Amino acid sequence: MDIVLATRNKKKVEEIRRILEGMNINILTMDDFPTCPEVEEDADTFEGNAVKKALLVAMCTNKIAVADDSGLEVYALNGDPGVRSARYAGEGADDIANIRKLLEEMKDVPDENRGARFVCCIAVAYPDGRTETFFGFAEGRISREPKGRIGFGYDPVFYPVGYNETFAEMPPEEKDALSHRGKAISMLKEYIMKIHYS
Ligand code: ITT
Repeated sequence: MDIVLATRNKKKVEEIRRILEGMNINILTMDDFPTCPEVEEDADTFEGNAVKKALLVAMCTNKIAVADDSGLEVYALNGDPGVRSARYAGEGADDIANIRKLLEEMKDVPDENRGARFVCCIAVAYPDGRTETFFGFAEGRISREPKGRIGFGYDPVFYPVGYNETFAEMPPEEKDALSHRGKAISMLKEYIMKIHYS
């Protein structure tokens, strides 16, 4: 079966491909559909944005589409950057600028209050308009300075619970086993096996 990944984030594509490896799925990306329009992510929930992205791409390609809307929720910042994680330091901001802003906002937050979680909502959409969603979470804490160079986004400042290495210091497969995306995609895998291969 064909599935289109409804994301323009190459690092997400890399992770999702790795986690889905071994399944009998032909993975297509937005590079295969250059005329599909970009989606404005204006919903105020991860689910709202994920469903919107998946539906638009399913309609535009006439194929099953899978979207990922994800982000970092910091408890001391009342859940920020949340759905705005990709553009926390402004529209078009890069990972370095977003991390710099986060560490600046948290400079007076003591170690015991630096808890945070990554959230991932995966939405599947069919060309007829049906949708399904799956959530994954990863609990952890925010470091005082970036550590490691693997991964993307806020990985260099996120210590998953029970680890003294950030996501950006771990081998990719270790991150996948602990991560919000790893958990949500595992649920997607089970769903695909049940609905499409049984
Ligand atoms: P698409 O909408 O095209 O999928 P995007 O990067 O704009 O790409 P989101 O709106 O879902 O995607 O924003 C997700 C942001 O949350 C991402 O850019 C990172 O800053 C952060 N993020 C999500 N998952 C992450 C992870 O596994 N590690 C580090 N940061 C992550």
